[in-house]
Amino acid sequence: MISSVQKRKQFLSEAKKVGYTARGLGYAYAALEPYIDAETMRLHYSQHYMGYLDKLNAALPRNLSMLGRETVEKLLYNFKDLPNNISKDRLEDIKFNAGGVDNHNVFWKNIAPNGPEQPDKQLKDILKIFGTITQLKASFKERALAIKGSGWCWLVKKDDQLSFMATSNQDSPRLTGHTPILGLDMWEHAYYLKHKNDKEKYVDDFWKVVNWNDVWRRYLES
Ligand code: MN3
Repeated sequence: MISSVQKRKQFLSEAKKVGYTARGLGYAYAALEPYIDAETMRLHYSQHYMGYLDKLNAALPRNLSMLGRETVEKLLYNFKDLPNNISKDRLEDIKFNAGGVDNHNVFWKNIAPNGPEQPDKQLKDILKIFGTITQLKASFKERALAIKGSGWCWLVKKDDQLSFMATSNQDSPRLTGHTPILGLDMWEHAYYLKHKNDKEKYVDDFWKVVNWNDVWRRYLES
């Protein structure tokens, strides 16, 4: 039997020339308690996220040039530039797993322990297009709860315009040129252990751990 650690090592050595590496959470699995529980974070990061990363690296053709794809963000923005000799199935694998990696990269940083409870004044002023912060949260929740099956709810930016967006499965907003500013994972694996079928409570708890500093940084950098 080959252990998952060995398997991972094998993947990583095979992916030496082409491939992406994991980004850290930056906080402990238990740091978001009681809103997001440690066991969910542990499974979500070490199994689901690492799984997307391993599968992404495995799906990349060995001879793929990394030029223009140095980061998973760039790979997604430039997705249509992938060589046209890659099979449709493999392209689907790359798209799904690259989205899986990048969506979580955003999510891990969008939430944090001890983040500011409210956006600071500058960001608050910008977000006024959605009404008050309470109204923004309500609209975001409505959008998130309307997702059928697995997907993500987003606040995105494109051409200097902010909007809400929902994507299915692991589709990344970057595929359509949108930059994710704030994202919420609406896959069952993100909440089911703790919140069971109470998605509404999960969304409410998400707002308790949103890191507005990261939202602001992504807004400025996009
Ligand atoms: Mn997830």
